[in-house]
Amino acid sequence: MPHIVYLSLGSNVGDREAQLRDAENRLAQLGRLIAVSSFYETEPVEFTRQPWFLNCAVAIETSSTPEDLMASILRIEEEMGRRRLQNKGPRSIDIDILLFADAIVQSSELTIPHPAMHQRRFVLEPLAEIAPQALHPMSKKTIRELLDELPDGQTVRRVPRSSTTND
Ligand code: PH2
Ligand code: MG
Ligand code: MG
Repeated sequence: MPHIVYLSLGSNVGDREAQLRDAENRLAQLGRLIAVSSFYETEPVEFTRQPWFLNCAVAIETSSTPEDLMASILRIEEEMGRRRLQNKGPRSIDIDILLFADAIVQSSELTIPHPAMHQRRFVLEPLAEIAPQALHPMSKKTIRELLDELPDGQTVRRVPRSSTTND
């Protein structure tokens, strides 16, 4: 049975837009790409002494389990040359699972929903563009509600996608 999965993509090293598009194309091989948000130019949060990010949100429909999807995502990050030098630091590509249908997963390897998603404007703003009514399975709030509850701060600017195709 296929599930709808929402992902957050981010890049702040190298050609950020090219890397987000590359990641989207690779994710499309794992299932069916249902939706992509605009790109968002976002102020770094948590570890703030690093370049601004380009972030977006993606929806795919997949028959994978959460664990298999996570393994595929780690492989994509590796194939795209990601180097894990510093926790929350600069990266060519970061792909995070936000929501996996209405699943709640808590293991040493994987936490779904993403534990920080409700605090991050760089996640909620793009996600609200493609799935404002999606429900967070723990708080039972919609993405729109979570976004509306966020305090000010964390600058996020929408960058419309150019009309060039995604390949
Ligand atoms: N990712 C982080 C830490 N901080 N800030 C922004 N704006 N965008 C990110 O993708 C991001 C971040 C850890 O994954
Ligand atoms: Mg992340
Ligand atoms: Mg990650």
